[in-house]
Amino acid sequence: MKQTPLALSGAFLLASLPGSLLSGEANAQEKNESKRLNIIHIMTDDHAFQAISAYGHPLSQQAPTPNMDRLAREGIRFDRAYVENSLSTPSRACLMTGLYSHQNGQRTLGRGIDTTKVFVSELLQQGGYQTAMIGKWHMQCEPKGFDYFYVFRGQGEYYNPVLKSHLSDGKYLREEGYATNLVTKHAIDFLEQRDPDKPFCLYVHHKAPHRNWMPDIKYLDLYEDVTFPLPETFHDDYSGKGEAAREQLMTIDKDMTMIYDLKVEELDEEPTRARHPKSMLESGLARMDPETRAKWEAAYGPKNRAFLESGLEGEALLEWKFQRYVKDYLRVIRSVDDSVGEILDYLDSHGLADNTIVVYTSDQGFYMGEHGWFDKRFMYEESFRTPLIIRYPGGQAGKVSNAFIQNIDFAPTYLDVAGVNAPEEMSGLSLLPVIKKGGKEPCKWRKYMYYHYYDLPSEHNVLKHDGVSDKRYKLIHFYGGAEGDYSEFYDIRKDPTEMKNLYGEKRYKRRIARLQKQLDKFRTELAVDEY
Ligand code: SGN
Ligand code: CA
Repeated sequence: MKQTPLALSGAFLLASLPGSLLSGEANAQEKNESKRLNIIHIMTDDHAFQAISAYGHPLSQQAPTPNMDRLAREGIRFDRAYVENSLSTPSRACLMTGLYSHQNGQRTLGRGIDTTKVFVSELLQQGGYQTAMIGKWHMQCEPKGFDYFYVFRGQGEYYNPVLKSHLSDGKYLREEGYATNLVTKHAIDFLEQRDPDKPFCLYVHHKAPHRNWMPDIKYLDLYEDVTFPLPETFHDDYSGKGEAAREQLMTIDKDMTMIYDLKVEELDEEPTRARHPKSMLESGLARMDPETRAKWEAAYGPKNRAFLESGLEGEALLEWKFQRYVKDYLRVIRSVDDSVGEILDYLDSHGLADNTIVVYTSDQGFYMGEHGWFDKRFMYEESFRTPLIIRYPGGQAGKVSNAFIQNIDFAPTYLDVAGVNAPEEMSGLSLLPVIKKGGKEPCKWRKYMYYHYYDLPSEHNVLKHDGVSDKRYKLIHFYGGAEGDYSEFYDIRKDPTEMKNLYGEKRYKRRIARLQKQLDKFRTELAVDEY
């Protein structure tokens, strides 16, 4: 299903035909340029909606995010925004191509992108937009379709990271500073130097709050006196779930490392079952200059020593880990929130707020202790969902939307904003009709959504699975496990924390069959080749 651009004149469409700007049209294009909206896509890495106070989750109430909340107050907060494959590179490939993972090739973290696929950045660029990519690129190919870029190496580093740019001749150069602040600086530098007569599309992609959650020096003690609430499913024993939930390696209890993740550098050997050498923490710390390193030690050293002396065990140790994890994560988020504030202030002070659409999202969701976990990957809500807030100039403010949205929708949306026709093969839908209705779904909108996770074998050992959701019910099919393929079925309204698998229950027979039919339909129509 494709939407046609709304409220865009034929002149826009003509003037923005990819590749071939006819000279006769040039004048019309110039005249209209000032009317085409700018786009800023701010995307974090692993940001749980539970950690944005506008979403109202108990965790965030003690660690508010005023600037993200401002965006929500001035725009639309989307509560049913999802990804197709809850992992970084695949999610970024969805973002750039508007295609599902098996269509764009990037199924797993490490391999796959089909570089013959056209990226939305290329189409926007050909359509007359100035395009920029700042921060975490994390695609298995070079940035393409960008006039301007400053990107991290791989996952990026928190302190004094290396970046390569459109000017650095393919070389990564070390920069002084904290990753989140550097991303903000480069984003603002781009805004400063762009051609003010042309519209722009700027991707601001933070490394934060990706593992191992290293906060900025100024926030090392933030929330120290707060005790964050444990999620209600923290002690899930997985008795209501199948093999995948039991066999995963992403528990705070056994898989979160004491040294690398929880920063107890006084330990020499990693005591958990995770195989992370101490050097993983040390290499991050070694990037710091001596003064910063000393401040780090002054903040963590005394707390670590007190912890080690206390000899915590069992439940008390587990709760200590949860608190350390969540505090560091939320400290890292605090810098992201500052960054959002700086960008919004820049737009205000430069007369750009009225012609720039601002999108805030993450590459996927994250577990903040739900089911005892960190990381993502599963089709359960915390990782399947992603935060999404959109401020549209002149659009309705302070709305909450339940529209069924997926990350393959960004590319067609931005093309729609630019008045550039989306390629026929793009699977996503333009969100403009939803935005223009204040967050309501137009009548012809998806009723079902397809999900597919492929990354096994891999670090957190989550079984491959695909599934379908209709917002209320969810059917997940796990495959390739030792115990054979199996399905799970959840009633999200009655069981929002997904503790009870209802697959095989008689009273759900018809509903399960309905979702199974839709899942089969997706597999056939999208030519899915494994499941
Ligand atoms: C790293 C992390 C994993 C994480 C993946 C994917 N391990 O490999 O915990 O799941 O990234 O994250 S680490 O020991 O290297 O930190 S993603 O955001 O890129 O998908
Ligand atoms: Ca991620």
